[in-house]
Amino acid sequence: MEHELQRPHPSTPSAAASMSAPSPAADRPPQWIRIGAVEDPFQRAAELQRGLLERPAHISPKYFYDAQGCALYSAICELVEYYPTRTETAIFERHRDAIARRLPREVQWVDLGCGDGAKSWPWLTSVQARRWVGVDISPEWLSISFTAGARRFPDVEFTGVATDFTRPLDLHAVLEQRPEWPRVFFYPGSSIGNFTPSQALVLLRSVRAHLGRDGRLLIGVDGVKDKAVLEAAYDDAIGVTAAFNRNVLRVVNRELDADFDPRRYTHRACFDGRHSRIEMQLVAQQAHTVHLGGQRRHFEAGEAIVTEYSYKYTRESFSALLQEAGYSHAQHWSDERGWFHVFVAAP
Ligand code: AVJ
Repeated sequence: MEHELQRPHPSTPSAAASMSAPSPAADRPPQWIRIGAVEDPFQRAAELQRGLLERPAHISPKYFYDAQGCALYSAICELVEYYPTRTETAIFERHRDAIARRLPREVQWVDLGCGDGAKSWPWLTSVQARRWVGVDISPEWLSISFTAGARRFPDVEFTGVATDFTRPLDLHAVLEQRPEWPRVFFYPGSSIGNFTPSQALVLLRSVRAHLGRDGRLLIGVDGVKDKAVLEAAYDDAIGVTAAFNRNVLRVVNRELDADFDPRRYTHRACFDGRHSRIEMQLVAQQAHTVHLGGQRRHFEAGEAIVTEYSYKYTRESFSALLQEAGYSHAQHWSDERGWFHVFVAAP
């Protein structure tokens, strides 16, 4: 089930190729496709309602990223306390050539959760990418990254796939349009940390199933470290992360026709060493009742809504997860403090 989203490129007005009609390898028009339903608004509302009626109440972190949430997340990445983004960037910049030597050439570069795409661009040159496949839940982000990338790399074929990869990942049909180009899956930013280890295992296995023999996974994973450093990264002094967290209630109000008052909730971020995860919550300051679609939900004073887990791994614990997911070997890079881990894993 694919739908054309928009015509991508001014120079190729007829290039809106679909999965069922791959264009010949000789001309490589950018294409713009979408597989699966991005997400049915009714399904999203039902999922939100279900989670909020449970005890404890929870909201999936994928709901953070409306336009306001994306802007706040960009601001988080600039915070002094939020080290992951700049630490990963420093590892990439310092070790780019060594990392690239572990990757195939003339690849299809699959950017999972591409956002604005900026993290991919230097790699496209390093691996002489022939094709960029951006995967994101947000068609808005896809459109931004697609346009920026296609302008910058006129010889690379650009493909956008809007899909929710918290569901089973199936990019086989897209990638098999170009059977001659090996695949590199790029999953930076420690986004894998939003999954529980068993969910992460499912995703890692499904990526592996796309790699063939020569494909590789390039992934960034946040490390276990001092609790105070971790908690400051998720509870910054000027309250950007608190605003990011509270904003999800406005998303819920909009999508579920609910009436949360974000001012009644405080932001909390604690590191749970037993599970090796940051747990983000919104804590009700007073008892009150909220309307959620057709339902009502009472919240006690002090009751928490869980909005995000961010799992932290050691080099060893993530290597073990890769192994369990069936990867035969992996190279590893880190920063001087060992705060962030980058792996290239082979199937
Ligand atoms: C986008 C999942 C990598 O877990 O660090 C940042 C999201 N949440 N501050 C993370 C986030 C609060 C972020 N990831």
